[in-house]
Amino acid sequence: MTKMLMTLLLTFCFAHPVFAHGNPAHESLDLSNAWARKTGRRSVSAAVYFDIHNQTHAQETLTAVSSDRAAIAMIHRSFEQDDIMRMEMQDEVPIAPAEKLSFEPGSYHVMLIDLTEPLVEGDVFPVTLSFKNAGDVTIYVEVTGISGPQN
Ligand SMILES: [Cu+2]
Repeated sequence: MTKMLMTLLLTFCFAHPVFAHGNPAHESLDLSNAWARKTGRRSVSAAVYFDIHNQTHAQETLTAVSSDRAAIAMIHRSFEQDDIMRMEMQDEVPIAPAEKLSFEPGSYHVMLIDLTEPLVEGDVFPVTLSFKNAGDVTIYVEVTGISGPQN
């Protein structure tokens, strides 16, 4: 009987949902505003942006990314050095409890390399983010025009 209850509790823990647009009162990882610029016909790469809000009381860590729209997906961070914008691969990105972190132009982004096909404005495609605590979370990325999201 006790063992059965344990199993039920464990099942509940692992099945605990991560809401893409979570209720603020609910302890979760909130992922929102996922977008990417449309690409030219011959473009081989694209950057994906989104916001992460860690609504849990624990440190969270983004450890990996993947997408079936590209042969390679990796976490990048852009930074300026000697007046030149550079990009650097990140093994992981920590998100402190209650922290809001934006993946945005000039900073963190998911780099898609060797796109299977160009990104067309209006397209929506999934990208999977792997977190240490929350596990794999799929976000749906909206392809915008060249100037990005219009607020
Ligand atoms: Cu990049």
